Amino acid sequence: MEPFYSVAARRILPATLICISVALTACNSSNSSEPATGTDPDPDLSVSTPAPAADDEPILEDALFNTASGFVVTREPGPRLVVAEEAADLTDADFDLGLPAAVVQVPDGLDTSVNQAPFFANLQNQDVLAGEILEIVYRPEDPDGGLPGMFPEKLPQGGSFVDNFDGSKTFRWQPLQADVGINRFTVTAVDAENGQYRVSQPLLIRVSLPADLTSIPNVAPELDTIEPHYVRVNDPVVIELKGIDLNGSIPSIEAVDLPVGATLTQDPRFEEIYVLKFVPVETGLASVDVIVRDSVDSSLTTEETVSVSVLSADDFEHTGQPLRELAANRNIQIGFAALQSFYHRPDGAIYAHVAAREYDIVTPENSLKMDYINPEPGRYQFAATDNLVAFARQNDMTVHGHPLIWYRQVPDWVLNAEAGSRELHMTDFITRIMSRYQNDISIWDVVNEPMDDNGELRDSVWLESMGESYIATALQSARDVSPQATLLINEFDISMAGPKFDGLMSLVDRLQAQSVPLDGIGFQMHLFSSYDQFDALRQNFAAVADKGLDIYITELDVSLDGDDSLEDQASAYRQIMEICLQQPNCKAVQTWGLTDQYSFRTIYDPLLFDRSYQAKPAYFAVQETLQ
Ligand code: 9MR
Repeated sequence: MEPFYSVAARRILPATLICISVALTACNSSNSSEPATGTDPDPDLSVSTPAPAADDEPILEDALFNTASGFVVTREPGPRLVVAEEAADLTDADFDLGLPAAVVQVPDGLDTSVNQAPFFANLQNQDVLAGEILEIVYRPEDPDGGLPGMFPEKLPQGGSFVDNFDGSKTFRWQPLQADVGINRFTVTAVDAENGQYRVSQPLLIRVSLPADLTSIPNVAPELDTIEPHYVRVNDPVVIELKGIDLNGSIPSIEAVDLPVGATLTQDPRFEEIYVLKFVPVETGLASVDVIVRDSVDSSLTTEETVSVSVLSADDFEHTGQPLRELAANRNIQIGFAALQSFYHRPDGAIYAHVAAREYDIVTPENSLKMDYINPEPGRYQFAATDNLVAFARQNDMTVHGHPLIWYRQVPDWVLNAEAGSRELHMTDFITRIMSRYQNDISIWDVVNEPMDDNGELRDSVWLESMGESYIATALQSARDVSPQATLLINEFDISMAGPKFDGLMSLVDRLQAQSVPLDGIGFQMHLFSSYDQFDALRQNFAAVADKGLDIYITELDVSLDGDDSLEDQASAYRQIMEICLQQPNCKAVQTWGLTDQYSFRTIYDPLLFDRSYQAKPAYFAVQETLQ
């Protein structure tokens, strides 16, 4: 769980704040005007922004909040910043435009002049006060006759969609304080004849506060969903419990009966988060009952049981030698991308154990991204990366930095800066981040994903402001900071033949012709188990090696495709490992994640360990190839 909520910044006022606050009267879903003390609302972006300073330095985190052992965990010194993506994207102007257009999905081969799409007549955007009950009857019609079906895309919390058994259904919802703002609700009508012929009709619901706030009913708070987790007996477990109150206040959480030695502590930075820490001493289901209590009416409560599955230590071990020992004999490194703040997850201890046993190189999956680490001018969040570096040092792992310059995850302040100042912000960023981790991070994805599918350079704020020269400038700045670091361009969809790989090779030629420092190419390799371009991969590796560059497989994962089996997945991993081992310039293989429990493609189970940290056939395939 990565909680976010609005706070006043220390030095600079964020451009957009999302309000999920008790004081809803002073705070709606658009921008907040809440003043922040000691901030500069209008920083001058034509000059360098402030470099990291003492007040950016992380502070020690109390052990009650994490599972780490043997490495130091720090946390940010100040309040957490709002992430731009959370900003509400719908405004009154959108609402006033009327009902949004429906989206029609026409299956291949369907003749729309013969079969016309179903539709909803008489729908309009709705204005409602918090506490009022909204009812909307949905009755899809089909111009060709017949009775269309329908289903809602996602019901808001507390909403229902009930069949009236006359071809219509009623959406019923009582929005509360937390819903204030403009909400989108979508219902899809399904053609009576062809189930794939569908029309999705959004509708906007503007929820406002009534003059009399006491007219809004107070509802019982709830506990945010906790996913199932597997842990190891005698390991510390931490579970972040988050209370949710649709009335917009922050509930408190208490334990009914804490096990011996267990603690339940409110997080000092996030009022709505309570951290339960305990050590299960036997296998089976370990459970703790908790009460979530309303902060306005203390008699309003919800009781919940929080559980984890506890396995024995042996259950997490497997046959054969760990991958890092085998890889060292073959002169390559083997690693993974680390889930941000894994030591705050229930299974953080077994996560750390498996990672340290198997891998000798690690990439932070998200904590170095520019909008996270430098979300505002002069403001930096280092704790997550510092903690990973400490973990890596404890376990003798190389840290692979990712990414310095990317077209995504660029903070709003850079997007909004004049084009002419972006080079300055780019080089400032590279210099500051690489300098901080000079002794800790030795490999860098300096430029991430610069190519478009067609082989041209991808459009980005960087390309827009500097043209192609941004790539050379970024690489040269990186080299200026660190003469020894390995500098990479990291790219996806280059493990097959085609214009994208060719375009990348032409870029490399141009860079090399200008003597721009570049040590290697990162092949991301987010694949599906149907992947079969092994010859092309071998050739692409050879082409990169011919240019004197190293090859790093940086983000490997193999998603299960259709009916493919775990053996099919293993076969893809095996062949890729073999190709790397046959190519002397292939220096490392890293999977994009450790366990299927935490993967950006978790629904496709793409990694070497399953959700309970059991080695999968793909793991044994990698082990065998390394032997
Ligand atoms: O796995 C990452 C996911 O958690 C993030 O939400 C996402 C956006 O920052 O980035 C994912 O990682 C990407 C990586 O940084 C670059 N190559 C593609 C990866 C998967 O999208």
